[in-house]
Amino acid sequence: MKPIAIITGATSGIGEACVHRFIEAGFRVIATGRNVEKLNHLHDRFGADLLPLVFDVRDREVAEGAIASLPADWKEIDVLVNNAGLALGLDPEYQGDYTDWDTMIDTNIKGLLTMTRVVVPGMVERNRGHIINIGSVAGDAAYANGNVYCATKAAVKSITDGLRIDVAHTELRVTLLKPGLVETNFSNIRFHGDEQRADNVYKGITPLTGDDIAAAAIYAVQAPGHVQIAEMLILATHQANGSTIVRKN
Ligand code: NDP
Ligand code: 8X3
Repeated sequence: MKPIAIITGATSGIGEACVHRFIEAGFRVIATGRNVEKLNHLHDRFGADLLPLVFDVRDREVAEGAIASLPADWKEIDVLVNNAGLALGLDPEYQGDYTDWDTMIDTNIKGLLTMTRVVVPGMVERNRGHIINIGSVAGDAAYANGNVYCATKAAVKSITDGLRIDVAHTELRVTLLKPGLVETNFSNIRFHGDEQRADNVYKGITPLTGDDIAAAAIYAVQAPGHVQIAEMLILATHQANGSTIVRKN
């Protein structure tokens, strides 16, 4: 039987790239997200290797119900990719938007925790599993106007480190991937659909792609069982950290 990966935020960017890479690597994938049309499209593409599961990671009850109601042959999840997340706004902290803050905290921190809480107990029981959390270079140090988004990713780092400690007595492995600039829908969402502003983020630099991050996830998963890739910081070549990016005209 093929191993099973569950990927949150599978409808775009890094999550969608992970769907492709994991299926290519011989996994069956539970693709979760809110965009039904996109999930159906992935199902058409991958057939029996993909199970679409529609829910918002912020809705704890629905998330719990969705995992509890998985068909018997999809229950034994081997890999959890906690990817669903977003940035909203790029403003000074003293001018930030309360709703944007709540959405980032509810998705990036609480949603990731919910998925961990519902999926990891089965892994511990089976003494088998791998959790890959998508953090960010933004979690290493705050950058100008990044405030709350950076804080959510710093929290993901702490939460990931904590989980690694709490499962250290098991065969489970826990990996934090910290990407830098990845060209996805991320900046369109951050700037509330302002495409010009979003495009500027990637101007003058060759950014990473979702597939670059998916490849890193596969590397961690395919490492021998005694090897735990604890953390990877993955940057574009002309990016040195969250705030140092050398752009060419
Ligand atoms: P995208 O916007 O392309 O993808 C984000 C995915 O998360 C979408 O599938 C989106 O679904 C999903 N999502 C957002 N909110 C929810 C929710 N409440 N419930 C379920 N799904 C949700 O961006 P990326 O692929 O770039 O982002 C993926 C992760 O990577 C995020 O955690 C982000 O913080 C992180 N990251 C991104 C970087 C970048 O430069 N792009 C760099 C470092 C980290 P929907 O379409 O329904 O909104
Ligand atoms: C996404 C990367 O630098 O835009 O986490 O915050 S950055």
